[in-house]
Amino acid sequence: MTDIPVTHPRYHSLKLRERLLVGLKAGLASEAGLLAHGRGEAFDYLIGERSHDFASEAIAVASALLVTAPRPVVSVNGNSASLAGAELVALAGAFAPLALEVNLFHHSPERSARIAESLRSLGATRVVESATDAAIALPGVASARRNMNPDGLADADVVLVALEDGDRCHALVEAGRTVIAIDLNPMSRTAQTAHVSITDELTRALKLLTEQIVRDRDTPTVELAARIAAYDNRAILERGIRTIRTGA
Ligand code: PTJ
Repeated sequence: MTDIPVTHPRYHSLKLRERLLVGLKAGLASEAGLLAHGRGEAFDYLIGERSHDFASEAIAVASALLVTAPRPVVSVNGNSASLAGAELVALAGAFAPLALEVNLFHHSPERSARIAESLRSLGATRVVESATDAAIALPGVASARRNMNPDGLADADVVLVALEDGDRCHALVEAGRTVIAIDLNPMSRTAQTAHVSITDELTRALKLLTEQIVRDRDTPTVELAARIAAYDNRAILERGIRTIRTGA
């Protein structure tokens, strides 16, 4: 591993690259995941590599949706497991009903099992894999991402997806799920299709979301419902796009 000085101006960004490379070597991330990460880095650079209020407002609504959902599921791919394994496990630990489901585009049974094992080794207790013999297919998705575990995504009401292209997000919405997306590109199909789009870097967003969930566990349900009802995802996306275009 490269010794990155903490004083380097882009320390956090370089550390994330390192995490992804470690994940690739450990067989968690796919090679294509490196390209997906580069795209994310470019958008993060454009928003100043920091969390904005358009992200924290979306996170507040995401939290309200997750803590009021009977069956919330976080979908985990190779990039998210590599970049944010500990953050995902902390999120799941903050709210007991939250399950983690390994769902891969470049699917292999071995990689899926390795990701599930890595999440468990970090302390996750509710981990399932999409591609089991009993998997249920999500209509409208041709790739391996169509697989849903009967006890996870197939039964979920609120789903958090991160770092993926938009076909599955659209299909999940069509199938009646409420979808929260974490995606640095507010113009991506995923961000444009989700009910709540968090335009922020994954590890920063998960940390803020976990803190918000801890606060919201004790927030009255009527207050959470009012927060959800007042939310306008189009306006949030527009603010993210404007920030990228104007460099504000
Ligand atoms: O592990 P697998 O097989 O499921 O592989 C999944 C990948 C990541 C390869 C696949 O989903 C993919 O190719 O994704 P895309 O289509 O490149 O989309 C990734 C999206 O996530 C882009 O809009 C990026 O801007 C965004 N993104 C990348 N890194 C981050 C990010 N968003 C938030 N935080 C990041 N760290």
